[in-house]
Amino acid sequence: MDQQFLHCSVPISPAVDAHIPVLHRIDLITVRLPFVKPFATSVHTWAVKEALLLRLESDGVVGWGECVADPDPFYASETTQTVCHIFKEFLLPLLTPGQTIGELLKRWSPVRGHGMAKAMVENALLDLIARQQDRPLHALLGFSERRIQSGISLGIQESIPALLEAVAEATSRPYHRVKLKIMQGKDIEWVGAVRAAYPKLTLMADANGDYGLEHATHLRQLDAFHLTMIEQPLSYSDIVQHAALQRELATPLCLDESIHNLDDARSALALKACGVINIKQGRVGGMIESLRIAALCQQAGIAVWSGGMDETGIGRAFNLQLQTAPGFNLPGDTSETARYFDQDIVAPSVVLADDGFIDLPKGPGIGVTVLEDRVARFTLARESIL
Ligand code: OSB
Ligand code: MG
Repeated sequence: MDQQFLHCSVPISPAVDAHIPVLHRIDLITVRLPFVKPFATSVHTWAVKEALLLRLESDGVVGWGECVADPDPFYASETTQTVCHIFKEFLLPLLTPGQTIGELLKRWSPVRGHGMAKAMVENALLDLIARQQDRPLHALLGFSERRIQSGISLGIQESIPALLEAVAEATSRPYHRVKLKIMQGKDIEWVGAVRAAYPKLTLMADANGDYGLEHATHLRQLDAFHLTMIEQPLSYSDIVQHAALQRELATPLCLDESIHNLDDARSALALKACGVINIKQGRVGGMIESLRIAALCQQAGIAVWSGGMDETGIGRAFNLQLQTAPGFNLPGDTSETARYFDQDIVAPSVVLADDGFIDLPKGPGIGVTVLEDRVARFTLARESIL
């Protein structure tokens, strides 16, 4: 075991010193947006994006947060309902105007887990504060503007020809890398067919935990395809078996579901369980915890990238801002808006430049304008808390 990652300290974002303003309105809004195409993984197929939005208003300035929890517990244990409960009963009562973000996060520490609920609130506060200061969120977090690398995650397809068609469509846009979802029975031959058709494509696979350590020999066949990484091959709650699998494979492993916070990242590094970490700000409890994990990984020489949860334009904008931080050196799952939705709830949409990069939206806060008429059109439920 490599003990140094258990002890090294990580820098903390200057955003923890930002003060929380008086809130004049608080709304929890559930939206449902149809996907252009259903998104299938080894654990579930999602046909629509159902998301919980948090709208905070202070002196006429509005900040937005998007929760990455689904209505179901199939990717993670939190659901939109558990998030509403934890938010109303435990997180909101600990929030006081005048507190700094850092003080709030400390007051929340007795609330164990529930990172998706915490991230939603932290998101909305950071966006609100940055908008009040009329500066972009990345500046509040302490980072300069930079162009962001792009990547696309292709769901499980019906057949190998359908997969090849999906890859052809994806590569008609200048994405920096393509990720294929895999599962038992749709893996070696499927990835092999894509690799044969695209010998030079930057390619990786994501199993969403569909395998066990008994599949090590089977998974080793993926080494032949020179994938940049294999994401979360084993259980969502495992780290140590990934370390054992990593010793059997040449391809770097990447952890997604297993990493909930900085402690998990330390464990993964100390145990050499992976070569890469997928940081989803919504999954690890927010932007600030994401930056701590990125800083730890940078010290360890472990690459990180920003994952996605098929977010609306609000969550996607946070993912873009996050990737201005050092350490995010690999293309993530930030794709063009048009591959998810015909109509999104923000403007501008995410579009790739000719070189595949994404330019940060220019406005204050997360940079995008939330189109409240679109939000209203897609609203399933709205609760005014204040
Ligand atoms: O495992 O990374 C994942 C989407 C929903 C749930 C889990 C995952 C994903 C993706 C898509 O891979 C990422 C995106 O395009 O936002
Ligand atoms: Mg994943």
